[in-house]
Amino acid sequence: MGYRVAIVGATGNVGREMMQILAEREFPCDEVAAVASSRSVGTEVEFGDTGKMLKCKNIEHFDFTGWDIALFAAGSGPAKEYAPKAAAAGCVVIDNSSLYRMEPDVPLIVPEVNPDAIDGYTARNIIANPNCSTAQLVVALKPLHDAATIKRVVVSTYQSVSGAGKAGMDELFEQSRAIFVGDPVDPKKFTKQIAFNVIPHIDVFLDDGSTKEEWKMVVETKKILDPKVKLNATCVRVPVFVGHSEAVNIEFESELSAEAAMDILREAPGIMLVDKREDGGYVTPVESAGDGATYISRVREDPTVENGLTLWCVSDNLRKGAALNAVQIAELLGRRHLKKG
Ligand code: 11C
Repeated sequence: MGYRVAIVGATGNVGREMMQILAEREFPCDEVAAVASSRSVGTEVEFGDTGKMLKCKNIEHFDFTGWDIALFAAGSGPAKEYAPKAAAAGCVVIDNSSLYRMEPDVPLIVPEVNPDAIDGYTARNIIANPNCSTAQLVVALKPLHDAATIKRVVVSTYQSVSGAGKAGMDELFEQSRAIFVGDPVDPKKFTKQIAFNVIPHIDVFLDDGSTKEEWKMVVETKKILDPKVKLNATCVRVPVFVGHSEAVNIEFESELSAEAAMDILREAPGIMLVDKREDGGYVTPVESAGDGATYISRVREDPTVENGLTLWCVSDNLRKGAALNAVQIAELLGRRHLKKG
């Protein structure tokens, strides 16, 4: 006996990836519903590569009663309107939007980092999935924090356009084509030209000059990993379709050599260490796309501070950064709380 699982936002980048991953990981589903806005009603989406086509149902009329788990990938608006309704109907919501992440009675979970926090889900029947740039970062930081206690992190991100949805991917494609054929470039989704360029701006600006994407990395890392960790982020959009990269500088309480850090990372859950210290002996976002691992490369000591390390971290933002992490939360929920069979 398996679960009845609804995917809300089934036609989007993350919703499609959720169905792919549920099928790939053979998540025990008795029934899967593809749910979307009224615009997408009747649109068919494939459940993984199984050939099984699901017709999208209208979120406005969907009754969550009797459904065990709803994976929401529809943004904050639908999460605000429909997640509480699903939760009240007894369906556990795993929401990928930023709406509930910082609510104290909503667990924000990365299963490799803070699995025990999931026990608090009963307060609201809602579990939050972190921002993509946070998820891969905390997977990388956790084993190092356990070994030498992190004091401060300075991270610069190189975030792919798929983080901005299909419209972001289309804009990179269209602008690249326009530049090749000599057509004018017309930014719509991004504030400036993204093709052959980088943009130091993701999400809205805050009063202190940082952006909300940078703020999310700070507060989500504290909630998931440790409130004592100080973090400074600069988030940058780059012309890459899938895969976020991060250059991470870490200061520890106690000494941790690069060699010892690599030994720890080699054994850590969710991490693939690829660090050959030679041409091409590191991972780039293109190589991470379609995969679930958080790749770590370029681990080295930072001699400018006491107990400092610098590393490079890459992961598929649609997978570990969103859909895979959500499915891993569903698996954890199943193991600990919603036991079947
Ligand atoms: C981006 N990280 O790359 C964002 C996308 O809070 O879930 C995900 C935003 C979020 O644009």
